[in-house]
Amino acid sequence: VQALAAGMPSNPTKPDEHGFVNGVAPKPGVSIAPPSRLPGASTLSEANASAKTGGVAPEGGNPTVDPLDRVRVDSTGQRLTTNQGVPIADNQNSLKYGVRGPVLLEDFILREKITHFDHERIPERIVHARGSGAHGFFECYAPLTQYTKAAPFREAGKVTPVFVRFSTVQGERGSKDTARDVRGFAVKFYTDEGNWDLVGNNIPVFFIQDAMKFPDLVHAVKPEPHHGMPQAASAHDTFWDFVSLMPESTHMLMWVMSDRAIPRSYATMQGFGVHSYRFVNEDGDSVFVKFHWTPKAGTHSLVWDEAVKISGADPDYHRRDLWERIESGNYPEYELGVQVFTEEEAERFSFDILDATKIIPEELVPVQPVGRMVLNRNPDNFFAETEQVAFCTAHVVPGIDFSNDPLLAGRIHSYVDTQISRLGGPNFHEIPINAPIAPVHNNQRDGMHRQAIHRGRVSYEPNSLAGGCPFQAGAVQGFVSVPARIAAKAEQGKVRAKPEKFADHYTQATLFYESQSPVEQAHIAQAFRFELSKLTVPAVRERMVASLRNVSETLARKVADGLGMRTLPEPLPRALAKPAKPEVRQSPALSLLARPGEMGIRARMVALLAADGADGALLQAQVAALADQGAAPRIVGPHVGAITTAQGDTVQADASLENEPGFLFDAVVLPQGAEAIAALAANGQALEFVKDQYRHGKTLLVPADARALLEQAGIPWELPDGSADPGLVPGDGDGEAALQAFAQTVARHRHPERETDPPRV
Ligand code: HDD
Repeated sequence: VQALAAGMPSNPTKPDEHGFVNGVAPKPGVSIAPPSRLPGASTLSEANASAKTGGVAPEGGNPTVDPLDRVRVDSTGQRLTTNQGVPIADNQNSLKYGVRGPVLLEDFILREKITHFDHERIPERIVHARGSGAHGFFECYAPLTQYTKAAPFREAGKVTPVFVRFSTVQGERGSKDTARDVRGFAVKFYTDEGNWDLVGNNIPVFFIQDAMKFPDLVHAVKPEPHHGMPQAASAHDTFWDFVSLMPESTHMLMWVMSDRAIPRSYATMQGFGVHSYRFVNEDGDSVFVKFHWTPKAGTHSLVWDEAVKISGADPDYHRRDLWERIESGNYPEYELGVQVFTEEEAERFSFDILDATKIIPEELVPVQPVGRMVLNRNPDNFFAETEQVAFCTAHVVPGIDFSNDPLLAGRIHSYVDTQISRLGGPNFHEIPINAPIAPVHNNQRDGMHRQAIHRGRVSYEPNSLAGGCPFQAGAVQGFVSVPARIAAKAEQGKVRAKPEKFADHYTQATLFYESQSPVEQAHIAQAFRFELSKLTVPAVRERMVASLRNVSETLARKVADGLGMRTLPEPLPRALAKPAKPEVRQSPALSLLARPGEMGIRARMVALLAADGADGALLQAQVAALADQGAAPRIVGPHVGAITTAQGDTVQADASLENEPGFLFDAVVLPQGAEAIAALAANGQALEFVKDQYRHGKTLLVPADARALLEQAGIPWELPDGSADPGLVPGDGDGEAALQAFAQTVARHRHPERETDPPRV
C-alpha cells in the first residue's frame, strides 16, 4: 500500500505484468494503452508489433526467441531455491533428528523436491509420441492475395515465425527414430492473426478415409495389447490383419513400404498437408489447396538393413541429425508449394478430392512454390517446447478453411480434445510454446493452470460495463467460414456412407508403383516381403498378396516368391468394378530420385578411418577440406583419442569403430599407409565398417594401399554387371583431386546399382 501510494510498483521484479507503466502504478480509473503495458511483448495477449512479425528473413536469428524470454530461465550465477523462491542451504541431506536419526516430516524442501519429481511425466501422445522440434521462420516469395488473405502470404518477404515438430507415429516416446513408419511433419505458424497449424505427414495420403476408423487403425498398428510387442513396428499380425481387410489402405501401404518410410534425415523428406484445404481471399472467394513441403537438401532415404542397424547404435539418429544440422548452421530448409484448384475442376477429376487416400498428381495440378521455411534454432528445453507443443488441425486463421474431407472433420475434433488430457486442462494455449503472438482477448476464464490474470468484472458478451469489449471483429476482420454449398442430393438426407469414387482403392496405388525407379520398386517388394514374413497367421499374408494383385501382378509375384508362396491367391474382389479412367498413369514426381537436392555434401556425415601409421598430414587436410564444404567429418579409429601417424605425430580420433559403426556415416575415406591398413584389415570391426558402407551403397574413397582392406572385406571392385563401381573412388598422392571426385560422388547420395538381393557382401 505504501509503495502504491508512493507511485512505486508493489512487485519490483514484475512491474509490467502487474499493469504498471515503466514500473509506476496507474492512477485509479486510467486505463493503460496495450502497447505500452507489456514492453518486450508477451506471448499471452496484448498488442504486439515487434520483430516477431518482421519484414526481413532473419538469417541465423529467430523472431520467436523474443516473446519467450519472459519465461526463459538461466540459472547462471543464481542461488538454489525452492519453488517458492526460498534459498536452499543444503541440497545433499534430508532433515533428520540427529545424524543417524529418522527423517522429519517437516522437511518441506525434501518433500517439495520429491513431489515435483514424482509428477515430472505427462501422458505421451497416443500417436506421434516420439518427436523432435525446431524453431524457424517462413518467408513468403510473392503475395498470394488473389487466393488467400492468410497473413503469412500477404506480401513478398513477409516472415512468420514457426515451430516444427517431426515425429514417428507408432512407437512410444523413447522408441527409435529409424523405424519403418510415417513421419509427422507438423508446423505451427505464429501469424499476426493467430496460430495456424499445418499438421501433416511426410506422405501425402493416409490409411483410411473416415475418422471413424482412426482408433481401429491405431489399435492395430500399436504394440499388440496382450504382450506389448513389437515396439515401433508395423511388421506384426494385427496391423496387416486390419489393413488387408481395409483395401482403402492399399495406396498408403505402397508409400509406407517404400523408402519414404525410412528417411535419411528430417531435412531430406517432403511434407504434405494431405487433405484438401481451402484458401479464402478478401472477397470471400475460395479455392481448394493442397500443401507440399519440399526439402532443399533433396529427398534421401536410408536402406532397410541400415535403418535396422542404426536403431541399435543410435536410436536418436534423426533427433541428433536435426540438432547437429542446426547447431552447425546447415539449416534444414523446405520450399512450400501449393496445388490450387477450383470446385469445378475438382468435380471433373477421376478421384474425389475429399478422399485422403488420393493424391492430385502434379502433372494434373502443378505445385506452385510460394515460400520457404528455414529451421534455424534448436529448442532450449525439450520438455517445455517439443513435448508441450500442441498442434491442432482446428487452428486455422482467416484465409484458410477446411474441406469436407471426413478424415479432417474427425481431426478437427481430436487434437484439441487430446491436448486437454495430455496437457492437463483447457489452458494449454497459454503454455509459452503454444501461445500465439497475436493478442488473445475473450471471455473464457479459469480452469487448470490459468496463467492470464484478467482484470475487471466483465467476462461476458454483450456487456456495457466494459464498453462492449472485447468486441466481435465482424466479417471483415474476423474468421468467417466459407459458405460452401453442400452437394448432398436431396434424397440422401443424413447418411453413414461414402461417395462413389472413394471406392477406387487401387488405381493410385498402381500409379505410385509404376512411377518408381526399378531400385525403388525392388525396395517396395522387399519391404512387403520382410513385413509379411513376420506374420504368424498365413491367411493374413495371403490376403495381403491377394490385394497386391490388384496393384501390380509383378509386385504380387515378387512378394509371393519372397514368402515361398508357390501359387498366387485369387485377387481380392474390388469394391468398384469399373473405376474412372485416370488422368495420369505415371508421375515421375513420385520417385525420390526426382529431387536430388541442391546442398551437395553439406551436413553429410563422413568417416575418415584411421589407425597407427596412417598418413596424418593427408588426414588433416581431408578433414579441413570436407569441413570447408559443410560436411561433418569425423576421424574414426580403433579407439578414441591419440593415433600415431606415419609422420610420427598424433591425431585425435573423434570416435571408435565400436562406438560409431560404419552404418552411421554417409561415406568413408580410407587412410593411406600400409601399416594402418594392415591394422584395420586385421580388425573385424573395421571390416564390418567398410562392408556396411559398401552394402548400403555409400561412397568409399580408396587410396592404393587401402585396396587390401577392401579385398580382405570381400568387397568387389566391379558392379554385378562387370562395370566399374562409381562409388569406389580411387585416391592417391596428395589426394586433392581424389577428394574432389569423392565429394561429387557423395553428393549423389548412394549407389544402388551395387545392390543385389540377397546382398553379395
Ligand atoms: Fe493425427 C497427432 C498427422 C490423422 C488424431 N497427427 C498427430 C501429429 C501429426 C499428425 C504430425 C503429431 C503432432 C505433433 O508433433 O505434436 N494425423 C496426421 C495426419 C493425418 C492424421 C497427416 C491424416 C491425414 N490424427 C488423424 C486422425 C485422427 C488423429 C484421423 C483422429 C480422428 N493425431 C491425432 C491425435 C494426436 C495426433 C490423437 C496425438 C497427439 C496429438 O494429436 O497431439 O489427436
